[in-house]
Amino acid sequence: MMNIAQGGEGFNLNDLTPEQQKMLIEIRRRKAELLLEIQQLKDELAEVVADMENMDTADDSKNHTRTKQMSIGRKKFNMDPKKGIEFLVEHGLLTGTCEDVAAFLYKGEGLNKTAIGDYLGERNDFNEKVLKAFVDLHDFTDLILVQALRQFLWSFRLPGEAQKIDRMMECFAQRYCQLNPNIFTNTDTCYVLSFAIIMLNTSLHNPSVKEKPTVEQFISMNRGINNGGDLPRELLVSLYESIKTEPFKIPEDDGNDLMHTFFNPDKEGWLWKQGGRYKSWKRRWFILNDNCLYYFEYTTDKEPRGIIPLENIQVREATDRHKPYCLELYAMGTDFIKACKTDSEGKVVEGKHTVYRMSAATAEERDEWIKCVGQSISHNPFYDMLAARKKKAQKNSSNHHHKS
Ligand code: 4IP
Repeated sequence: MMNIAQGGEGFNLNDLTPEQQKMLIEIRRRKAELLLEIQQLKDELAEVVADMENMDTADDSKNHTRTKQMSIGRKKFNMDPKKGIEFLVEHGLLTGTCEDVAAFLYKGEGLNKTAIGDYLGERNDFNEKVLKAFVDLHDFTDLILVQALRQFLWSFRLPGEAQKIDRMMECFAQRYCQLNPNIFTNTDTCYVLSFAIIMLNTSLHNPSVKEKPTVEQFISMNRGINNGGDLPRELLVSLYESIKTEPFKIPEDDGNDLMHTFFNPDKEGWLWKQGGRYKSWKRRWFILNDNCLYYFEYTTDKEPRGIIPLENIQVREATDRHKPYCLELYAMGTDFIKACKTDSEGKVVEGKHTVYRMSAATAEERDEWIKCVGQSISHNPFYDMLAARKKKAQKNSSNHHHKS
């Protein structure tokens, strides 16, 4: 059940018929959507206004000093958030309380969302209070989690650092659960589900992800995260449908954002591969997928000739007398790289490679492979944190109420 008694409009929602309550919640959700759209338009407009301000430097009339200083403050903020806030406080344009700063960031006029995210992510008492106040300015009452996330993730840009993302999403989950107390048994559930949604968004809308999860897969991915129990099916279906019909709008995609954080690039293409014991070169079709490298004789083959798990594997550029643009997979501390392959008689055997040397058609392709393999094996600390949360959310603990 949604929390409808928390409307705060000065009438008792329980007086309404269930039908009317449902309708009211629908209207509120629609309102939240429209408000978000308006905010997005406002942000676009603010950019144009900022550009225009930059152009009319000739206008020096005194009436404009405040506006001018405000605009200088914003520019400073965008370059160095801390200095920008200091400037605005010094010039009496901001009181400097955490609430005031939070409101300034929330309004966000002319502010760069990356700068806002950086400021909110700073680890110190004051900034953490600002973050809390900032999150408290969001109203998520009666919104489904996707809508709340859309609003939240539009108001600033999540920084790339795992610790910072963790702190911000924790605040978000607490606020959401505070305003909607009857949906999740604890904030960890809300937190874990929020990331499941963000990842779903990536898988459904990133064209490089070929296998699109179905609603059933999404549901089974989220088994047991509600204190050991499952979340209501209708809830998960509605979240899935919302993401499917409308992807997240994320401010200023600079190619290094949250969506990319959760996206291990897959890659496929032809490479020449050198043999293990016999150093003959074979042209093979390679597929990088899910931290594993597969190679095939033909692109249409159903079974790979070889499989190389990328755990504990490193990748580097290499030079070879016979082939150009080489790269090499090597293992740390072991003689052979763990791998399996089909031998000439069709038997599956262990690989015999101390290194896998491959040759690409161009330098760019070599670099691209090195990059993708590298990203696929690089350890993303966020996964550990998420896994820890998930464990907590799945645990049937006696203390099942969210803090706040
Ligand atoms: C083979 O050479 C091929 O290069 C194999 O590659 C390779 O196996 C063998 O390595 C190598 O001896 P010949 O065909 O000249 O005999 P592929 O299986 O792709 O055909 P890998 O392990 O690279 O797949 P060794 O280590 O089995 O000798």
